[in-house]
Amino acid sequence: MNTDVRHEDAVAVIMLDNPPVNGLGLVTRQAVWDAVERAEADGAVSCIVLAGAGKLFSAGADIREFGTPTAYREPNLLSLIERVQSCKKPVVAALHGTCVGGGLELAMGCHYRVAAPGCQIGLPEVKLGLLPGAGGTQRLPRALGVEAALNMVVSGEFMKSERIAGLAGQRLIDQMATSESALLNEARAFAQSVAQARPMPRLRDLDCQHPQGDGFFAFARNSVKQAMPKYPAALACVNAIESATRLSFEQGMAKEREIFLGLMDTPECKSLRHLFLAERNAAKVPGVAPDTPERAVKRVAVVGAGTMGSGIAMNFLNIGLPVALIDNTTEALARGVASIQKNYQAQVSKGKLTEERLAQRMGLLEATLSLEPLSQADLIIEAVFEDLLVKKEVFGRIDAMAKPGAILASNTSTLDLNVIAAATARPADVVGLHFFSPANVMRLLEVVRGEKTAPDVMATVMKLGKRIKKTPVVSGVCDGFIGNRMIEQYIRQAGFLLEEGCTPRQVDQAIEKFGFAMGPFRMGDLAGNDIGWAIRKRRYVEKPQIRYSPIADALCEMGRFGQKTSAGWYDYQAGRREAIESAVVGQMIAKYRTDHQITPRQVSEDEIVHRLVFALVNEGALLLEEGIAARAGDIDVVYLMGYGFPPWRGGPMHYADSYGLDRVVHAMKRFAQNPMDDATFWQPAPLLRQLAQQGGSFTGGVTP
Ligand code: T1G
Repeated sequence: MNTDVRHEDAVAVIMLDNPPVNGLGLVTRQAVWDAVERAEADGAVSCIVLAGAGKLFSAGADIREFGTPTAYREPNLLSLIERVQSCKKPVVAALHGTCVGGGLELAMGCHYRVAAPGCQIGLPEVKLGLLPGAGGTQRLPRALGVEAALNMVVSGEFMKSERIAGLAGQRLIDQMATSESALLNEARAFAQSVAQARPMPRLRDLDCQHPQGDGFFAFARNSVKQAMPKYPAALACVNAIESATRLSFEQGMAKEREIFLGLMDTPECKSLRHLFLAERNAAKVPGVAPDTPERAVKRVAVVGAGTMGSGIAMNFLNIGLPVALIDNTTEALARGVASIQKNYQAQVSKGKLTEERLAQRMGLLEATLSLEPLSQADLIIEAVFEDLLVKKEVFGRIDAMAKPGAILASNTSTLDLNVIAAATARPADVVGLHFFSPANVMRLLEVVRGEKTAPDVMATVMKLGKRIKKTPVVSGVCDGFIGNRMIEQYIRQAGFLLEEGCTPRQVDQAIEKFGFAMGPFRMGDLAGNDIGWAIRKRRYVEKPQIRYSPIADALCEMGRFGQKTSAGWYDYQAGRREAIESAVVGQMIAKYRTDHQITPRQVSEDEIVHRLVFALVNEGALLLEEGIAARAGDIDVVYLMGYGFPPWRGGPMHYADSYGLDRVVHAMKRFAQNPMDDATFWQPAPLLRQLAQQGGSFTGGVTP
């Protein structure tokens, strides 16, 4: 564990061994340090190979150490890299699988690098709100050239080893191994071949210039400012790499360090680190062991060829699974197939898909009126009309046809999965797979766990969700699950804000300035205001005590459903998506206020934002209390992936933590005093109140 050292033929092999990704945490850093010291002192050793155990070389620094003193405890990564570089015997890094972040920085401190084909190489720190902080911004431009290095560091994207090896003049990779399996032996042979070569090459000694430095970096800075205005790390990367062309190596390293330490404490970095771990933690299902055997899924059937069903089908066609798309009319099937074909054709037009792959995927699609495929499918996904009676009837028929062990999934977005499961004789095989529209695009997948859903069914669909490139998040059964239940309170607040004095544009602009991709009214016009109308009509019957602003109903009664009717909260010109402020809607709102003796008031942007966001937070706290959401991080991932919450703010629950839960509760008390608002709703959820009183946080629990 942590390292393993073997000596053969005067070659000492130091193996990074810290599963799952050979993260360079303190224990591993110390172990590598000690191994280098021993090998350097061992007269029987003439050269050293540094390699990674398992599937990769190293994923870099241990992100879980960040924000703790351990991250900087000696030997920190900088010191370790300096130690490797100053070793009196050549150190050859053997790279395979993934060599990124601090792992690549460590490899660049070695004297040579031998890479296996297919090894993913990169410096993704910018995606964590950081920059490479262990020499990456100073060595990579020297190894790859300034422009290639800048692109890699600012984008955070990985490049394959063979592509890097093909770059003119590159010094990052000294030799490509013939295969991953041959890597270690070939790296050992390479090490022996250079064992006596002196002076040993050091990337830091290479020159680093750009012929048109001023112009190039000015252009780079402008591009980054425009592309990522909310991410200070991207601009910092440009500045650090420019330092490599202007300063000595030592000065450049000092500059990099200064910038790195500054970024580590930014709210953006804390948010992005939180989301990195939250997205991975969301994959862990409480009560389901990570090694739970999965059921084989080789054939999929989708019942319902509408917009959702055809989009869902594409996800499985994309990973090469045959899909039977079932509906009860040829017209519906034709529309579904045409929609899939059109979506793929659009990808071909953008160069994202070849004609051959399109044909291959369409060849896996069977559109049929017959229920016969239900008896062959390993996974059956129902995507029919959102009505409980209809779904129960469909599940009864699926249950009668499906083979033993098949997984029966509903795409329901709000209905009670336990009731649907009870319509079958196999409730343990029933699960909710709530895709978000467009189902072939949106990454969020709410996996709804019924009371009786079997652990292996959960394990299977969570892994399958990742295979179809979704971010699966587990939700318990409640109306709206996680995302829609929270968004309903957010939209209620938006309606109240209109009554009190805001225009749709004011509300949208305030929350879009906060960072949301789209405000509630533009979102309603995009999704269709009639969807919310149908839900409210249901609510008026089910929960008459909950008040909604009737303005949204008045809008729908005018037939203003949004873009699809060229009129919603905003006006739209034919064929254009631009939201134009609507005089008709303005008059309708003004009339409502007059009819209800409401004197409109100026509402601050801060109040707009915090009534919308803290409505999410309070409902999120209730979801945690009820066990519908397992973690606050899960809720943040839902809002990031499904509702356009700004990543640099980390999600609603993380944002509340960073704002201070005591301040959140204080703001809610103010909102509760507003006679136009809902004082009952603004009673802080008990969990929120408790954490606020104890100085705790959603994502960190109660601070000790
Ligand atoms: N630190 C800690 N844990 C990590 C980790 C890391 N760097 N990378 C992955 N993990 C955990 C992850 O949380 C999950 O844990 C498990 O490993 C599998 O991850 C000074 C400052 C390498 C491409 O940004 O991109 O070096 O859920 O599901 O899909 O300049 O992990 O199993 O408990 O993602 O096969 C820079 C981040 C760090 C790379 C593999 N490095 N990692 O993908 O597995 S900062 C990164 C990845 C740094 C220096 C700077 C991917 C991967 P669990 P996974 P995967």
